[in-house]
Amino acid sequence: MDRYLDMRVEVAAAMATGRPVVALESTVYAHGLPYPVNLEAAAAMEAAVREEGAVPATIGLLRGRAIVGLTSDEIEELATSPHVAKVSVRDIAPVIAARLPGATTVAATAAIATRVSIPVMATGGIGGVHRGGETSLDVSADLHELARSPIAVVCAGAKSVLDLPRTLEALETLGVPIVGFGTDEFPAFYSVESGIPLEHRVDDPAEVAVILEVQAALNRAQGVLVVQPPPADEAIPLVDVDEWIEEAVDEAERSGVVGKAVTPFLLDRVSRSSEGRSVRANVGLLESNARLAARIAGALG
Ligand code: PSU
Ligand code: MN
Repeated sequence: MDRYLDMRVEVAAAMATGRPVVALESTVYAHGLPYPVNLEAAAAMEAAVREEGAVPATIGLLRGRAIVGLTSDEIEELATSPHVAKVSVRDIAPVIAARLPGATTVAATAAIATRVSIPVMATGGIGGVHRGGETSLDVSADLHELARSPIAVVCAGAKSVLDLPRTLEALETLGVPIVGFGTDEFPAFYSVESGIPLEHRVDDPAEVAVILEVQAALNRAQGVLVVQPPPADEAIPLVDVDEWIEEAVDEAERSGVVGKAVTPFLLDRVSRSSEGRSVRANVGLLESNARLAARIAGALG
């Protein structure tokens, strides 16, 4: 398709014939989940998308190109190689130019998916304003990219290792609509509850499709954040998670972890403290988000 952009045949054919396509990120596999759960999550997300009649388009960087529709071997390569870059938007061009392997974050995935006109993507939880972000200025590029990529991002809210109220303030300032799917409350990633009410709720994928149509008709630059709670049987009460997160955040500070290493560090610490419960919740919510993304893609027609 392009010297630096490779849309794979199955995805291109689906796009050409109007079949629904769902973009999936790869950082969650390379940097967010341990092996071999990362591969299980990847397989579960792709299977969920297919079960709903859509085509998965997992995005990542390999051999000097942005690939839209990684094969399972390529996903495995990104999920298991030790030196895979965590690629946010600012890293896309340098990593492609250096022909290095790179796993794309929500921001980078949204940017590439938008470039090839894929209207829906799924992830676990987006990045946001970190706790202490008002002084560190650690605010995920996911938020800014959502403000300029007209795509629906289906997630379980923002990762609860973050400062959720400030994350929502930032999204408001950036003009990004947030829609609860089957919920009136912003979910807190591993937890159903955050205590933060939402203003907009839908209960049918067709309603999300209409919201995307309105955004497009009015030429809005922003995407739409579609949030749904994690599956009830795997969700963890926020009071439990909060304790682990506070320990993890303290440890990150003491160990001098900064920049893009912060999120993977916190997720890893929470996984240990929870004895794997957080990882199970993470995989469960990834799969259910992929499924909902496929249903929304289908409703877009
Ligand atoms: N969702 C998950 N696990 C993850 C991520 C999302 O369930 O690891 C990744 C996404 O790729 C997201 C990134 O874009 O974490 C945010 O990183 P940062 O805070 O450094 O922007
Ligand atoms: Mn950051």
